[in-house]
Amino acid sequence: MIDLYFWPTPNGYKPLIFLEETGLPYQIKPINILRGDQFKPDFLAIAPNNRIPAIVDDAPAERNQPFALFESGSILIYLAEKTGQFLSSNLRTRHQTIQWLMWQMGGIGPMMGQANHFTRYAPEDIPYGKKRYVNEFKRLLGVMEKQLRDRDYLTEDYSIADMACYPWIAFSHLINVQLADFPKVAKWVERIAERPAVKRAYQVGEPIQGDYQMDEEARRLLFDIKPK
Ligand SMILES: N[C@@H](CCC(=O)N[C@@H](CS)C(=O)NCC(=O)O)C(=O)O
Repeated sequence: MIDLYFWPTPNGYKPLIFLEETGLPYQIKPINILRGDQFKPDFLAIAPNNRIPAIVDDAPAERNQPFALFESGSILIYLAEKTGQFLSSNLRTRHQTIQWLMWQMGGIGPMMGQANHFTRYAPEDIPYGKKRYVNEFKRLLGVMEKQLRDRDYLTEDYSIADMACYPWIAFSHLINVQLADFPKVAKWVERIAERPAVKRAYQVGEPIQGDYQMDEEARRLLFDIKPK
């Protein structure tokens, strides 16, 4: 059984999509990042970076001790290796997949995350910040558009790289980026959105947020952190 420490955010959906795709038994442990669960000692023992997602695998392949991991990219690689799915065993394809996964982790995620922050949450309007991150996100979409010119997925087949990118790119409209300008990417979003496992992941994930919103308490917890 995999315990998935989750909140319905783009990074949270990456492993949830994987778990739904493979049917690996899992249970969700909600970590309400809008109310500070990410700072509680029990969670920090698993995820010292105080961010979701994290997992604990109580039946790892080697040793009997439960195995904990944080960082969505490493979780996806681990689960792919555990199940032998969505990460090719062919050396080239495998590393091309990891390459695009790293591209998501170092590019799409942080850039769209900051674009989101400056467009939707920053307490003051900072046009330079908005422009900088939205433009960088668009540049990355342009790179993806070229990669998809002669293929349906980022690498040979649907993989953990696509699962990592989808929960971010599918919500580009939230930062006023129109995928109509990137037709291959738009088709890729449609293709993945149609997958039954992806639909199930959002059906499972969305209700977990309940009535919690990005209110004043959440903003203080998430954006007003004083480095220790
Ligand atoms: N690089 C990390 C980023 C994780 C991350 O930023 N998670 C956000 C939600 S999408 C979070 O937990 N935020 C809580 C906080 O900022 O305190 C990963 O990919 O797992």
